Order: sequence, then structure tokens, then C-alpha cells
Amino acid sequence: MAHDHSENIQRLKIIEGHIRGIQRMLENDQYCIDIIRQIQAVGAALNKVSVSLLDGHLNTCLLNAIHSDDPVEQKRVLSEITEVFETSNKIKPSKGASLK
Ligand SMILES: [Cu+2]
Repeated sequence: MAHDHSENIQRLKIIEGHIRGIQRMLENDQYCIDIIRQIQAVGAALNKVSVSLLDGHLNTCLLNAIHSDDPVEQKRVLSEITEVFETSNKIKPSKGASLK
């Protein structure tokens, strides 16, 4: 189950700095659309971390489960992946969200 998370930790540190930048933009009352663009960039960067984590997971945890002789564990790992995709589809912004 060992993963090398160093690249993702580095990515998150960059995202952290980016979020502080967004905070400063708000404090300085900068143009809203510019702030939204920065927030979208952070969202995209976080998605990259998710994709990278999934890739690592598929290549280690999933492969280990598939090669194991434990059908319960195989099913569990597979259904977990389906579940995480279902959840990520549910957290899209709602159409009725008000824009202020
Ligand atoms: Cu994993």
C-alpha cells in the first residue's frame, strides 16, 4: 500500500500558496472575475492531485487486490472506485446557484 506522495505534497504546497494569493486578492478587493479565475485554477490543480492519487492507487492498491486471492477484497477495492466517481459527479455546482 506504500505510495510516494512527494509530488502531490509539493503540488499541495503550491496550491496552498495560491489560495493565500486568492485571500490577498479578496482583502485588496480585486476584480471579482479575476478572483474567480484563480479559484478555478486552484480547483483544476486540486483535480490534478486527485487524478494523480487515483493513478497511484490503481497501480498499487488495485493491482495488489486483483493479484490477491481474496475475492472480497477485490470487490471492495473495485466498488470503492465506482463509489468515488459517483460522489465526484454529485458535487458539481447546482444549476440554481445564485451569482452575486
Ligand atoms: Cu491506494
